[in-house]
Amino acid sequence: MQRALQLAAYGRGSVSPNPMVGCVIVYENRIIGEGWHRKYGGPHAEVRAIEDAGEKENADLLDKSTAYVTLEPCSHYGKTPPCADLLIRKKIRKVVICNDDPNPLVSGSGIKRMLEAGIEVESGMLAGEGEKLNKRFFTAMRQKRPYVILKWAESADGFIGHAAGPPVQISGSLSNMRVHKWRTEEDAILVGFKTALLDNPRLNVRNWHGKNPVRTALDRFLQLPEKLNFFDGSQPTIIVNHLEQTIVPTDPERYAENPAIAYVQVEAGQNEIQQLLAKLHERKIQSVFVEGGATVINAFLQAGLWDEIRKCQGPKIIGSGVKAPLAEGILTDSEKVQDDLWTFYSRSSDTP
Ligand code: AOF
Ligand code: ZN
Repeated sequence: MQRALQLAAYGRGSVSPNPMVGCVIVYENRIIGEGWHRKYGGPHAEVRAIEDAGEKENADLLDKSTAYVTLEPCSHYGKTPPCADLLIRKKIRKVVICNDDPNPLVSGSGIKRMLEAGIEVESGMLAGEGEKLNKRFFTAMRQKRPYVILKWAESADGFIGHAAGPPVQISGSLSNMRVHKWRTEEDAILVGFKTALLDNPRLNVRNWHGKNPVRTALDRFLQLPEKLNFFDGSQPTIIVNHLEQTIVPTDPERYAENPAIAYVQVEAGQNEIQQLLAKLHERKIQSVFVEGGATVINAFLQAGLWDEIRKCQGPKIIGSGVKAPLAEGILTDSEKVQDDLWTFYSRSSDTP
């Protein structure tokens, strides 16, 4: 199962909104086939592992073998046919599962179908590891909202920047690289109005290899100017706002044909963050990396709608400016991990 989890993780950044899944087929303590779900819409892990066993000319051993799968084999026709049926057809002797699939389309019916076909099934092996691996998928399935990671960099004296003027460089180039790697792992990045306006961020992946997330900005009254990098059409972009269709924005040009930009409405009020997450969930966004500024991060903290904090504290003293969000006291020390300039706070005691 450890090997299956390791294989599953190769799907990181390529399979969302599907979970990362790995599968290992074992005959008499020897791996005769292995595979993982490589790409959204592509073959599932079990299909790959069975194919692999076939290629190794071990197909005739399947009825005497055990399949270790990190997620309950599916029982539905989605982009691919049910994996449970494939395992039954191949007469696999035993199936060992790490996590049950919370997807309502599966949710126990994969296991049931295999049991009815006479396959021995065991579930829950290394379940904690699997929960961590697919924390985004499980959060989206169970809580109907994306997994939320709050990230910021603060100075040694607790400021994230000056009150006005260009952004202050707090973290070094190595930290920067890390942040770009993290961007490849999440479905969306989100920033507030002021950050989008004053920092003019590109919010894409430059210092690492991987896919660009959907960039999202809160622009309640559609006041962000068109010249910002945000509107360059280079990657999918969501503008969250309060305006009804009937109100004409100051800059109607922006509504002109740009398939990369989607305008999403939320109502003004207490539960704006909740509404925003619900809208992202509708768009199958399973995780959001909140990159600032302090107002937005504080709003997530106050709403209690977050799963992880990644805080970088640099050696620089700024003296005054925008106070960093306060992470201390939110979680106990046992849920906190220190690594170089970074502190990770996690409700699932996980470290990136
Ligand atoms: C498996 N093995 O490797 C994966 C599973 O649209 P589809 O057909 O790709 O189905 C996606 C759903 O199937 C996904 O939401 C999850 O419930 C399950 N993923 N199941 O047996 C796999 N990736
Ligand atoms: Zn499947």
